[in-house]
Amino acid sequence: MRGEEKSRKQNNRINAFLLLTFLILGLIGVYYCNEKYGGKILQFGSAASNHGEDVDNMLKITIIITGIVFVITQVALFWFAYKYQESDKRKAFFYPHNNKLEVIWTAIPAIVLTVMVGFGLFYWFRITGEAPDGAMQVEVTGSQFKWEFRYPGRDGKLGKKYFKAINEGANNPLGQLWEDSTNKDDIYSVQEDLHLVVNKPVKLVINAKDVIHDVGLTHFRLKMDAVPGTPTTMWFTPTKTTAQMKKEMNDPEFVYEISCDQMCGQGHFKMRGTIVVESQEEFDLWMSKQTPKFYLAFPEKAPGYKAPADTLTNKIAAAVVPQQKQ
Ligand SMILES: [Cu+2]
Repeated sequence: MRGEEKSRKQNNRINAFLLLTFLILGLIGVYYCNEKYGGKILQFGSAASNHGEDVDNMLKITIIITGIVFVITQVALFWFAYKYQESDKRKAFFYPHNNKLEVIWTAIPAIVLTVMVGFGLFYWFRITGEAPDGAMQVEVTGSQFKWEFRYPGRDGKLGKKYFKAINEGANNPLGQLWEDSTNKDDIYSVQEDLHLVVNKPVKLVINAKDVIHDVGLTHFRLKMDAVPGTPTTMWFTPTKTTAQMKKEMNDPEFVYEISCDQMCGQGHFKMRGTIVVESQEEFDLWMSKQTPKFYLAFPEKAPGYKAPADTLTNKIAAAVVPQQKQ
């Protein structure tokens, strides 16, 4: 039993020293990681949508506040453990409770966190709420493993659809109900560029055909789950054209991307779509070149349709095409 107190005191000193070392090495580590990875958090240039700027600011403020609190609390914790280690020169002061202190350190974090969560909720409700008047609408459908886009066409309305009407072979991959006349001018594209107009709000109506996917729009700082059976929506205003971003990022290859942000299966990585943000004129020009899916499903109903003449070439074509389909 002899020497027990001495070794306890020695252990205490070692522990106190180790706590201080841990504090210093820990803070150096935090600084180092920040230097090394800080620039990679948002390496996608500045936000390219109206909401994106708010989201970036919110993130910045959150990191600053939590960063300051982190440093103060960690330094206090480990420094006090070192400074007030056991000593023969002083006696511990018994101080078990103080209501005023309890209230202060409960109320201040509660208020700060409520304000931060409040901002998040405010932005969330705005992003998922009603789009401004005059917003364009695009339907985005995720399936294993691709994105499909549908534009409402000239009438501005997306036609009705029903999952049992889905028939890839009959040119109806989304299950559009052709008896609904608003379907007849709807434009469909798959995996190709999603075309958006700069400074024009767009509302995305998001669907999924099989499992849960997620529309991830990194450059616009937005994402939204694509859930089978339950359409989700979000709206935003792109603020920079693809050409502007190419210049800003100093990257002639730059494209806006739409990624799938849910692990949705083996081909998850393939769900990369691209987005073109362009002027209204460019968009109109692109749109004028598109053929509504209805006319692809029923070519004989397209304006200016001519029944193929009974020539030898057409007979060969008619014989060959169905085979190629398989
Ligand atoms: Cu997916």
